[in-house]
Amino acid sequence: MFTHLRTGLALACAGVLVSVPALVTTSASAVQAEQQAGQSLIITVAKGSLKLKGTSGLRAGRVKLTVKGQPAPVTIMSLAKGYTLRELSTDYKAANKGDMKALKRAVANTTWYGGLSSGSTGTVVLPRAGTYIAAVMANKVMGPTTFEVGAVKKSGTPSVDGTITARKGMKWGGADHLPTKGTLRFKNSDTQPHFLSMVQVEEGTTIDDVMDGLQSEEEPAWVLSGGAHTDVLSPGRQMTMDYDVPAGQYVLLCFFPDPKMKGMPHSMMGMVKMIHVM
Ligand SMILES: [Cu+2]
Repeated sequence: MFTHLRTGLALACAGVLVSVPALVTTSASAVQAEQQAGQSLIITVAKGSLKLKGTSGLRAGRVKLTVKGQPAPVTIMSLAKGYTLRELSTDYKAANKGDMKALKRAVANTTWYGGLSSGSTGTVVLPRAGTYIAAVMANKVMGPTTFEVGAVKKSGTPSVDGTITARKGMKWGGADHLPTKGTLRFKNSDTQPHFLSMVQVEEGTTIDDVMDGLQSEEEPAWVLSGGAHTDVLSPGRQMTMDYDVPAGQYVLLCFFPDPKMKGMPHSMMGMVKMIHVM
């Protein structure tokens, strides 16, 4: 997993997310209850395409998101006026090959509202009426699907079991402890896009171990199988993710590339924090 991340300059750690088993299980009744409570968007990942359910009559505001189907991370985004999906695809491809100008352009013209991997549920907030895009950001922009939402529909804030914040200056803040199962709020209070990758590590693993591991070609022995992963959030955005993971120690990581550092992933620049799940 770490090897993947190190070598790929992908905007999101798509390759990694694909290999992460779906750990989140939500009971059918819980899904039903939440769907009755608010707006719901269900995205099914198929080969090379996404199927969206719930877009008809969808309005801005908080939307319950369910991602199903083939393993992949689905992101929800919008593009600046005058910047097309075609331009994003071209820039994204170039960025993956190390073109930092293209990366800068893509970042400057895209707003990310978060997203989830297949098998997960949560909520995203679409701030205003307009056009949004669901896509899988892998080695290229895959299955991009455009949808429209109407004027904001007021909705309550979901109750959460903990909050993790990307703080100013590429630092993790928020909860040091989380329950093994619940709803997590992920907030980006920084000036750069971030995603949250919570990876289980052996008890006692240090930040130094992680920093060494990020530099290494091999997968460190202290990486365990538990984990939960959001997609990218632009500055000032927030989302929630339902999760269910084994108790233990976890490292918080973000591999979004920094164009000012030749695409170096944020965690290699020190955006690393240990928390405990119990
Ligand atoms: Cu980041």
